[in-house]
Parts: sequence; C-alpha cells; structure tokens
Amino acid sequence: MKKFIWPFLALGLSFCADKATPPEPILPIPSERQIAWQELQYYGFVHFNMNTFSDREWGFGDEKPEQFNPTALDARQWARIAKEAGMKGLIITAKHHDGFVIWPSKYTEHSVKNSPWRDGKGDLIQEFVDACREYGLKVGIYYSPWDRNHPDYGKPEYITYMRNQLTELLTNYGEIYEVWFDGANGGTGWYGGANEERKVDKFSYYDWPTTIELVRTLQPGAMLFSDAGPDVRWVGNEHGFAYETTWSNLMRDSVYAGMPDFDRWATGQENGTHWVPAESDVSIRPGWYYHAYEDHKVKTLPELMEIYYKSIGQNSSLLINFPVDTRGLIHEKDEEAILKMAAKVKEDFALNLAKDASFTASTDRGKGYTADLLHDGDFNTYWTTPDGQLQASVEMDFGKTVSFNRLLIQEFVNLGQRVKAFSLEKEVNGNWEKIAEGTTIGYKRILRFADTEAQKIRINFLDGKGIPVISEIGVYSAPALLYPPKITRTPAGKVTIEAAEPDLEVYFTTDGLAPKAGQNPYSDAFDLLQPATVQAIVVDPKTGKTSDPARVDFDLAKGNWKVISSETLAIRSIDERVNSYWTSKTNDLIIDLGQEVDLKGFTYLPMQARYPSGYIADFALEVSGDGKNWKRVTQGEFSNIKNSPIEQIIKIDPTKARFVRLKALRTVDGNAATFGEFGIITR
Ligand code: FUL
Repeated sequence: MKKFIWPFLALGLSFCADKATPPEPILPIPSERQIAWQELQYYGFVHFNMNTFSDREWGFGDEKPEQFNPTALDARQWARIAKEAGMKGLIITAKHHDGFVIWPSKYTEHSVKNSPWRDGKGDLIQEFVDACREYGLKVGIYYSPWDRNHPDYGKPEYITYMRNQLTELLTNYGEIYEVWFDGANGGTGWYGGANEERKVDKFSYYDWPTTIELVRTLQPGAMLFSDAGPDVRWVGNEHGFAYETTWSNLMRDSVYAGMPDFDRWATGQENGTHWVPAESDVSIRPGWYYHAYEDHKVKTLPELMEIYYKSIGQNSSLLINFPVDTRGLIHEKDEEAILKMAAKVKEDFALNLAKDASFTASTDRGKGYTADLLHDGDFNTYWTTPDGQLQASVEMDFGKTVSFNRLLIQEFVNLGQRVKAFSLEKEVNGNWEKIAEGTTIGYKRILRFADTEAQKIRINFLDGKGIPVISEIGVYSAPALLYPPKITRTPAGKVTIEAAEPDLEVYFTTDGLAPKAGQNPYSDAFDLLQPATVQAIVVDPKTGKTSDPARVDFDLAKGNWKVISSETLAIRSIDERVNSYWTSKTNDLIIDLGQEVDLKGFTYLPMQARYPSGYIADFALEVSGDGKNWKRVTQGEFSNIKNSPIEQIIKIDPTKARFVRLKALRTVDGNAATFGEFGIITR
C-alpha cells in the first residue's frame, strides 16, 4: 500500500511548490467566528415583548405581566417570512429596557410565566428557537443591560441577575449565533417602585470583560454585538446605512457601549487595532415596536433598496427589524414590503456579466493568485499582486458591448482590509473613461451608477494599506425602479405631487381610496385646506409599471397660524419644510391657530439635520382660549427619540383650543429645544 502513496505525495508537493507564496496578512484580521458570521450578511430582528402591548418604544418598567397577551402568536410565521426574504438568522428581544422577559426565567416574576399567554406556561424563546431551527435560520438573542423594572438596577446585585439570566438564555436553547447588547443605558425608571433616575458608569458598571468571558464559555461561536463589539459593532445610526468609507478595523479599546461620542467611531478606522465589522440595524417601520398608527409607514421598496445598497453594499451586515404586532404576527404590510425587497435584490443581481468575461490583470503574484480567480464564484480564492505592488488594475472584456449599472467587489478580508481608493473605467474608442470610484471595499462593496455601455472595463486599485487582495468582481444590470412620488403642501394649503423622473404619469386620490393608473391624473398643484389623506402613484407609460403609493395625512392647513415669538426664524417650526427648524431659547413654542379647533392631539417632528441638537425628550402640551390662561392637557416622554428622530404623534382627549403651547420639560442633550415641524391633529 505504502509504495503507492509516495508518488502521489510527490506530485502533490510539486503542485504546491508551483503555487506562489501567499501574501502576508495585514492586521487586524477576523477571527474564525467572525469569518463564519461575515457570510451571513443579512438577518432579521424581532422586537416583541411588553412594549408591543403598552404601545411604547421604551417601557418605564412599571408594566404588569398581565398586559402581555398576544392573541394569535406564531413564531413559525416569523421564521417563514425571514426565510422567504433570504435572511440567514433572526435575533429576538429577550428583554428590553422595561425588564419584562419572554421566557420563564427563575430569577424574576416579571415574565411570561405570570401573563395570560399560554396560561402562563409559555416560553417564547423556546417557540422562537424551534421555529428558527425548522426553517434553517440561525438564532440570536437581544438582551438589554438597562432594566427599568429591576429594583437593584445600578447596584452590583443587578449584574449578578443579568449574568444569571444570560446563563439561562445561553445554556437552555442550543446554539446562539449573536448576542446583542444594547447601548442605551441608565436613566429614569420604575426600579421596583423607586421611580427615580439612576445613572450608571457605562464604562465600568457592567464589568464587560467578565460578562464577555461568560458568553464565550457558554457559546464559543456567538458573535458579541455592542457599540464596542468585541466581535461586531453598531453602525452608529438606526437608518440602516453604513458609510462611503467603512473600515472593519476599530480602535476597540477606546470605545465602550453607550459612549456619548460614538459617532466619531462609527465608520471604523483605517488604523483600528481590532477587527470589529459594522452591522447596520434598521426597522421596517419608523418605530422598533409595533404601533398601529405606523401601519402606513412601512418602508417603501426604494427605501429598502437604499438600505440594502448602503449597508451590504458598503461593507456592513444588515439587520432589518420586524415590529411583531399585538396578535403576535408580522404584519401583512411588513411581509409584503420585505418580500418585495427580496425579489428586487434577486432581480438586480440576476445575471453576473463578469461570469463569462475574460479577465486580465496588469500584474499578478503568480500561480494560484491570477485574475481568472476573480470570477470563479469562490470567496476563498483571490487575485493579488507581488509584494510592494500597491497599484494595479484588472481589465475585463465582455466579448461584445453590454449595458450595466452595478459593480460588486469583495476583498479577501481574511488577510485584512486594505483598499483605500479604486476606480472603474470603460474603454471608449481606445481611451479609458471614468464611470465611478470608491474608497474602501471590505467584505463587499457595491457601486451604483447610471446605465452605461462598454465591451471592456477596467478596475484600478489606486491606494491601499498594502497590496490589493481581491476575491470576486461582479458586473450587473439592475432594472429601473419606480419611486413613489413626493407629496408636499405649503402652509397656505397648496399640494404638489412630484415624480422623481420626467416622462412619468402621476395619479392621485384625496378620499382615502387607493390611487389607480388612469384614474384622476395629476397635472397642477391644488388647494387642500381641510384634513385629508393624499395618496399617489407613478406610472411608467412605456412599461405600464407602477410605483408603490405615496401617502401623506394632512390636517388643517397652517395658513392662518402665527407663532407667538419675537424671533423671525420661529416660523420655521410650522413652515411644512422637513429640513428647516427653529431653536427656542425659552424651550417652548406658542402658536395662535387663528380659530378655535377641536384638538385631538399634536405632532412633533424633531429637527432632521445631520448634527442634531435640542430634541425634546419630556414634553407638556398646554392650550388656551385667549393666549393668557393656559391649561396643561398632557405631558410625557418621546421615547427613543435620540436614536430614532421620527415624527412623534401624541393623541389626547379632545379639547377646544385657539392657542397651543408645546413645552420642552427636558431635551435629550440639555441644549435649547429645537422644533423641526409642529402640527395638530383635529380628525
Ligand atoms: C436601541 C433601543 O433603545 C431601541 O429601542 C431598539 O431596541 C434598538 C434596536 O436599539 O438602542
């Protein structure tokens, strides 16, 4: 037997000897667990527990277990939808800031075991895990370190409680692929009836190294998520967008969960010391939790595609949230939206034109590292250059003229992230013309550009931390996408509907019915002074294709309103322009509505500018008939406004009002209150 082995071994060795030496890694590089995780790319979040029933984003902690009572809960429906949407896993909110837990933890009574659901015998983590396993999805756990219910929050005893619960979660339910620690921490809460503010030192209170050790021991394969990683980091916003330049390298030792200036770190750093790739989290609706009043605010296909390209296309994984509703189901509209996105992603990447192209490179490292490996569909094989050769280009010949609008590139990041600048050119009559360019690549980078035609293209690697090491290159032609039109109204009540591109038709309704192609075409701006819902669609007359509908709920027009303030800029708080805002030195906004109205609520849009200031956190609304004698009709908190600065809708018991005053009792950052747009609800 032995004598047969030797010749084969010798043959094998001679093949190996032929292969050029591999490039040296550039540190930091991903760990094995990070390498396994980076292939997932796309997975879902489920926000479902007490907030679903208290209709809040952040429960205070004084809710009662009896409130948790889904009527038709079916975790298999969640898993089926996630699977059909192409997701690879699901992460569930085992405990949110309000402290209620959805498994029968032996360490608290504030749990499903004291709820009417399944007669107190239910274990939602178990049902969730069973459903995920059935559909081949990985299982992740979200656990909020902040607990507004627990009497010991802020004391060392609470840390023991937290670790006990993590031990239950990470021991009793099989393999967990990601453990998600929320950075929102400390503040006011019920705390066992103390009803007070508890500040914790976010850096030291949780003693993270010990907790991380615990997770490592119980679930060695689990990725640990937090602002600071250690395995995967928050992308720094809740829009689902990574950045033009996104490094997986992070100065990890300078970052901790919940740190105030995390913005500065969110893009990662070229010289980051540790491998901590970004994860972009975003909800399919404005809120993380289900609110019936957001049923019409489910993200549109263009919005979801923007998220896809700005996360997965910019070196980040994508975590899309389903706010499961009070039935215990993913809402039909959310299902429809996510499946549309899945279909569109499939359509955009249906045909890789690079597959049959011929690839040549300006240089390569030798056998085993040649340009043909760039389209073999195998991430683990790659093209690279000789040491020191930082600049190089790869040319592709399609054999005939083709039309395309997407370029997809993957770096073999297992040897470190390198590329800092690259460009895409096409050949036109023997000259090279630039089509697009980019900075970082990372695990995956997708460039989008206008339809363009060429037989030959060239990708230039212009700058990097080391020689380029590239796994795959793809070229695609994504079909056009029709955007819902933009509906706006001036304070005086003129409504305009605009399609994003010319030569498209617009149809609309104002009676609450769905708009239909061919019925009620829009041509000119029209008056709308009374409350009404405007809905509109765009139709491409060439293909007959229709956009998703756009919808805006308008209340009374603001033409006769006056802001009572000596400052001229105050008008910006009611100018119907999303991007303008006013800073009120007195922390309030007083409006003369010009007539007495039946007030049923109000809306507050926080300022939408890039660098926010003065978002109202705690508010009071007061009304008056004469502008002198005021009555407070409601007060409360705008939960999660810091990370999710969406329009806040507050309903009140109907009251007569001629004057209204919105007071900021507290702002998120302590700065003077800002007002993006204020509106009233009368219907
Ligand atoms: C945030 C939380 O405060 C939100 O409620 C939500 O859970 C989101 C995913 O993380 O920090």
